[in-house]
Formats: sequence, C-alpha cells, structure tokens
Amino acid sequence: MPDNDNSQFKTKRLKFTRLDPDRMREESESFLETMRRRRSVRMFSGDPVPREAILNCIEAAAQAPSGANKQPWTFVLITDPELKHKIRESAEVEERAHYGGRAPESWLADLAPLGTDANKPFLEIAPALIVVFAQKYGQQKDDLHYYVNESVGIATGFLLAALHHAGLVTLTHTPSPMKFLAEILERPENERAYLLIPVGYPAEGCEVPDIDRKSLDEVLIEK
Ligand code: IYR
Repeated sequence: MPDNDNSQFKTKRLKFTRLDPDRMREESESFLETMRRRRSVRMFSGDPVPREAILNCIEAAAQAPSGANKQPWTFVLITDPELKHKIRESAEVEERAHYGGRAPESWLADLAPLGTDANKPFLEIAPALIVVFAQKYGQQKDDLHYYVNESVGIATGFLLAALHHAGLVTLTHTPSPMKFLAEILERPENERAYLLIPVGYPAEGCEVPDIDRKSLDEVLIEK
C-alpha cells in the first residue's frame, strides 16, 4: 500500500446556507450579547437541572473538530451526591495545599480579585458536575491521538457556550493536581482529567466578581 493511501477518502455534500450580510451582522451581534453575559459562577442553587438539556450540550461539545477526527474526549456527568461529596473532599485537600503555601504569593495575589479560597461547597451544591477527560491515546497505546489539548480545549469551549446558551451557569474549576478525579470516577489509564465543570442555576442573590473582559481593541490586531 502506498504511504499516502487515498482509498479511504470519501466525501459527502456540505449542508450550508449563506446568510446575507445584514442577517450575518445581526446573528453575530446577538451571539456576542449572549456570550457577554457568560460569567463563571461560584454560588449555585441546589435546584436540579433538566438532564436532557445537559446531554444535548455534551453532544454539542462532541461536535468539535479534533486532530485526525480522533475525538479524544470523554465527558463524565455526575449527579450522585455521594460522588460529589468525595470529589469535594479530595479537591479541598489539593486546594488547602494550594492556598496554604504551594502556590507562590504572586499567584495568590492574582487570585485576590476573584475572592477564591480552598472551600469548594459548590462541588456538592451544584446539581451536576461534568468532568472533561482528555484521552492521551485510544483504546490501545498504538491508537495515537493528536493535538489532544487543542481538541479537548475546543470541545470544552463548545460545552461552556452550549450550557450558557441553554440558560445554565458553569464554573471552570481546576483543582490541581486533578489526578484524584480519574481515581474516584474509575477512568482508564489513557484518560487524564482536563477540567471540572459544576453546572446549575445561580443561587438566589448570586454575586460574581466585579471584573471585566478586555475590549476588542486590546485583543485584536488587523493587518
Ligand atoms: N484551582 C484553585 C485556584 C485558582 C486558580 C486560577 I489560575 C483561577 O483562575 C481560579 C482559581 C481554585 O479553584 O480555587
């Protein structure tokens, strides 16, 4: 077989409708307004969330592009209170170390405007947690995966946008190290926890840090 064997390259017609420029502007503006309202939330209500909606959001995330279409992700949806409790306990062990001296002073100073600390009650209060796992390789070690961080990052972005669009709030939580998640959730050797995402509704009177995003001029260079 030649090195660049094209016999597996099959195509199908792309489904695509062009939008007229006015409509395109409107759609993009409306999406921008929606995304502007997204905030990381740490004060959750315990109200349950519709499971179907979360499953749709996870399926939307799984539409992300990935290196060689390997789709190197697994999403674990946790609603069991006992598992949430275990995750909170283990996360807080790491976080106490982080805030109690493991993180350099400069890092803690950067976190000050966010008001975060080692207590993570939201890990039990939020009705659902989604843990995104990155698959370092496939079922076998010789089933290689490519651009795993990029692929899983894109899928996670889709997931956060989908959950927000569905009317739910999320937090991107990164207890570090996150090894305990693979252990508690009994994930196989090829998977590493990428992000822990509490999902739900904001608590009554929920407050968020008074911080802003950079303006377009600060993030855009046009040539
Ligand atoms: N993982 C810790 C610390 C933390 C780190 C960063 I960078 C943040 O943006 C926020 C928190 C925690 O979750 O508290």
